Amino acid sequence: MCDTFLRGPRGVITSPNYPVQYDNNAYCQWVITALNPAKVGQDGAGGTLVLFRDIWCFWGLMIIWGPWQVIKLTFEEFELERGYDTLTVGDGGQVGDQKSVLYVLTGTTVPDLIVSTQHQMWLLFQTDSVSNLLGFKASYEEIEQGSCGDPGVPAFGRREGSSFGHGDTLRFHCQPAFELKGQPSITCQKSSQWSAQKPVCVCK
Ligand SMILES: [Ca+2]
Repeated sequence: MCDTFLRGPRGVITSPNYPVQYDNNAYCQWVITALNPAKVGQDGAGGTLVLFRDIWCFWGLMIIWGPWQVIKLTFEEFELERGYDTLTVGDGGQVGDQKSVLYVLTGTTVPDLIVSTQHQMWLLFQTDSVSNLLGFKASYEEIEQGSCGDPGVPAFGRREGSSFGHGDTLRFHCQPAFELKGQPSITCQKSSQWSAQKPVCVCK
């Protein structure tokens, strides 16, 4: 249960015992690897091998160098003892490697989605010896590199823009009886993270 290797294209990860409280002194690791092997190379970079027929009707092989698949992680529930129980999320397949850490998550705010830059993502869940909460539930999905993934639309709001690639901007608006809390526009950064969380629409 605690040391798990997962493959794409999508799936769900939960803390142990979920939806019951996690254990003390937990140490759990997950590595998620993109499924689409044609697009995955040695370093995460790679090409797709395509069989084609040329104008003389000969068969040929062609490599299309294009975006590779990366992992997008979306949290649905998140409740960890602040500061003492943590979920560390990293880029690549080396669990615990300090250089590849993307986020160290703790507390009870549901984190925004996280996108890896490589074809693998690792997660490490560590808890101390006292006090345990509900834990977390997250879903993962393989998406094309160069994108930030779909952040969704706020409840009681709408979105302008439907491209999630690097440099793309989304604008949000709320229905008349609601006001926008947070950033009205977010941009997909080169790191494959949105510049801010998507805003929420709250009653005026
Ligand atoms: Ca604890």
